[in-house]
Amino acid sequence: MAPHNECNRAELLSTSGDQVIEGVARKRHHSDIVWRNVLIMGFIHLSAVYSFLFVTWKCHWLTLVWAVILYLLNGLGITAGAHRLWAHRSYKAKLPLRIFLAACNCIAFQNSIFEWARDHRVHHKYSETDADPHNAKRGFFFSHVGWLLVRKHPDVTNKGSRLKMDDLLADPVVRIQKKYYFILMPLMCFVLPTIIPTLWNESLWNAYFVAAVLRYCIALNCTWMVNSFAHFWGNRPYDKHINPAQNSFVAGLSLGEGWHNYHHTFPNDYRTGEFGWKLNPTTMLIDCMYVLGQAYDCNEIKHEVIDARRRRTGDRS
Ligand code: ST9
Ligand code: ZN
Ligand code: ZN
Repeated sequence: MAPHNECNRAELLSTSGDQVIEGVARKRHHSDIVWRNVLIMGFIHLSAVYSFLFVTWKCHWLTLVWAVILYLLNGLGITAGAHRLWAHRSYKAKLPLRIFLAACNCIAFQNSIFEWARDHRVHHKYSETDADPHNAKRGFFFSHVGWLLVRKHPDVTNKGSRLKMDDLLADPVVRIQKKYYFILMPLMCFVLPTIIPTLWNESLWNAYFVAAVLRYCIALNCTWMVNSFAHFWGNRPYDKHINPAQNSFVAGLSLGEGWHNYHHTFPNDYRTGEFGWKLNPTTMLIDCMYVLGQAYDCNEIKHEVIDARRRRTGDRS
């Protein structure tokens, strides 16, 4: 993977004064580390290591079960909610399901649905260019977490502001979640996960470290792996010309989002993969919601279309 060296290129190619200034501005931009985020992410990760080593083995078994349930809800708020429903509009959902997914999305604390979906739409449209928020061409670390520790490349905001986002703002659930995010998110991600285990006489300390911090940290890393691992490693049976790859390890951890070569080739397919329920509990949930009448208009790419594409641009794996 070629290292990102946009700033040097900008300086070398500069012929006018404006371009020189732009080149210098870019250089300054790229060293613009947001130390607050470095400290917060460092603290979360160190706390997670402490939780894993010193708290998980002594907490109540129900607290561990609670943490797993929260992991699933946290994950579905991203996969079935922010990703497949709101960012891609790959299926439609009735109000009760949208409210449920927005609440789960608060448990995930990965920015509001609106912000998440906007970044994700830019990621697909300008994949692996400077306008991609987690451009994998800038390296594994940048695509995994580094992008959250520095200021965004100007192309991300410039190109992102040209995307149509009115469909999201037309949804009252998205608007309300965005407006009250900094009340709802801490409540759902940290406060309730910590308080509920006191029902089985768990200490607040144990509950906080296991159900809030450790669960949050693992869920973050499993999400980020889609941007890092699944943009670096795996087969490319649908389009060998792009970096996103099929990665079953990531699919297993991310509730079905590791079939990334398929997903970047057919982003509007609600299944984000070709193998049905295999390593894809998100598709399982959407299918169950369909039976209950909560999900509808689920987009599926026809088998013949997938096959033709595989023959035309796949890597034959
Ligand atoms: C997190 C997100 O972790 C993870 C997303 C992962 C995506 C994965 C994709 C794969 C899909 C599958 C999912 C699998 C899930 C598996 C689950 C398993 C459990 N377009 O942001 P600012 C505007 S978050 C247009 O401050 P800076 C913005 O509106 C973790 N405009 O930029 C604002 O305008 P205004 C927790 C945009 O200063 C202005 O630009 N959260 C766009 O460069 C400045 O925005 C954090 O850690 C856009 N795309 O700062 C917070 N973007 O002023 C991290 C922005 O008018 N974020 N704008 O309002 C930050 O602190 C900052 O954003 C920053 C950049 C430091 C990164
Ligand atoms: Zn991707
Ligand atoms: Zn996507």
